[in-house]
Formats: sequence, C-alpha cells, structure tokens
Amino acid sequence: MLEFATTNPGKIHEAREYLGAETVEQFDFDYTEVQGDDLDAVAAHGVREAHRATGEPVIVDDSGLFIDAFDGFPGPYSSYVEDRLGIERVWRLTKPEDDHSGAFETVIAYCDGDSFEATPEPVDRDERRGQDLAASERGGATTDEQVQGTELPVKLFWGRVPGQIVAPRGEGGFGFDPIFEHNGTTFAEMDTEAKNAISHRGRALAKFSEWVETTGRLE
Ligand code: ITT
Repeated sequence: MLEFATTNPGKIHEAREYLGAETVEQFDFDYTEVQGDDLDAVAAHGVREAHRATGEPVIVDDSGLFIDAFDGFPGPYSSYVEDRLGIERVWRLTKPEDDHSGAFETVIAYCDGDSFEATPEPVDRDERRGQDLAASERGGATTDEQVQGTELPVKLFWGRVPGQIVAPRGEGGFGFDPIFEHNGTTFAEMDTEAKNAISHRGRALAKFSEWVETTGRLE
C-alpha cells in the first residue's frame, strides 16, 4: 500500500484511476510548502515531512499552472492564486491580445525511509538546504528535523503538458481544469482516464509506476 499525502481529493481520484484503487490510500496531511521558485524543493521537503509523520512509503504531488504571458506565474503559487483569485479571474487577466499558452507541471516525490538511488539534483544541493533552513527559521521544520530530512532519500518524477488558457468550459476535473485546454478540449471536458492519458500528473504517474515495476519497490 502506498500513502498519498495530499488534501486534494482530485489528485487521489486520478492516482487511483492510474495505479489502482487498492494501491493508493489518502494520507490527509498538509505538509509545509517551503517558499521557492520551483516545485522540486516543495515536493522533496513535503515528502520527507510526510514520511516522518506516517512511517510508510509515501508520495506527494506538487503541481502548478505556468502561464507564458505572466512569465510562468502562478507556478508554485497556484494553490494560493486559486484560493484568492479563483480560476475565472485568472482567465480574465489574460487579455485577448496576450499569448494564451502555458503548461501544467507536476513533480511526484517518493520516500520510504530506506536508501535507494535518490534524485541527486537539485534536492540535495547545499543551496536547497539553505532554502529549507530559511523556511525552518520562518516556523517550518526545526533544525533537528531538517538534519534528518536531508538524510532521507527522495526520488522525483516529473510530468508536463502544454496547453492554452481559455474561458471556462466543462464540468469534470478540479482546480484549473475548466480553463486549461489541450488539443481543443479542456481538462474539465475529459473523463479521468482521458486526462490521465495526456496530463502532467498522468505523465509523472507513468514514470513513477515504471520505476516501481523495475525496482519492485512496493512489493
Ligand atoms: P496538496 O498540496 O494538499 O496536495 P493542493 O491542491 O494545494 O493539494 P498543489 O499545491 O499541488 O495542491 O496544487 C496547486 C494548485 O493547482 C491547486 O490550486 C490545485 O487545485 C491546482 N491543480 C493541481 N493539479 C491540477 C490539475 O490536474 N488540474 C487542475 N488544477 C490542478
């Protein structure tokens, strides 16, 4: 059994559809989101914290919508922007004359407490540790947790899908799905299987499940 540390039921639904309902269990855990310009550090820090809390093999998924006309914003701040602005206003902020292209990105981070060939960069770079320590000074993990945290091996799996920011369409999915169009269809107009076949998360899950099969990690 694999724990998926997330507060987002939409992510659980998609992971269960892809990996099998009997494989994935939700660990309703709100890990500390360290401030940073990329998803890797957030996911690596989060999965270590989640593993320390559950003691089980665990994944986290940190995702973001990167809009070209906004130089990649909201990116790692997507959750905050969805909560505060809402997706309708994000769509309205893209002016008709703007380039409406963008991409969804996901990083899935895995940790089970045992050693394995971890992702070497950028998670274990000294500057990451500096960033994590800065987060701890702002009230995140304590220094002791941080030291343990940097010793826990983490594997990262990435997925990305290009698309267009459009007026909201469709009733399915979650989050920004109604305003994200890929090949003429918004993610909210697709069923879960169709979205997984091409989405950022589906691509990251494919790499994760290939690695699990090759290494026999969850057996
Ligand atoms: P957890 O951190 O607890 O997993 P979250 O919803 O905060 O849940 P993220 O920080 O990864 O997760 O998500 C950033 C934002 O992007 C958030 O507003 C999500 O609703 C949205 N999002 C993530 N994946 C998405 C997807 O596949 N389709 C549409 N929106 C998505």
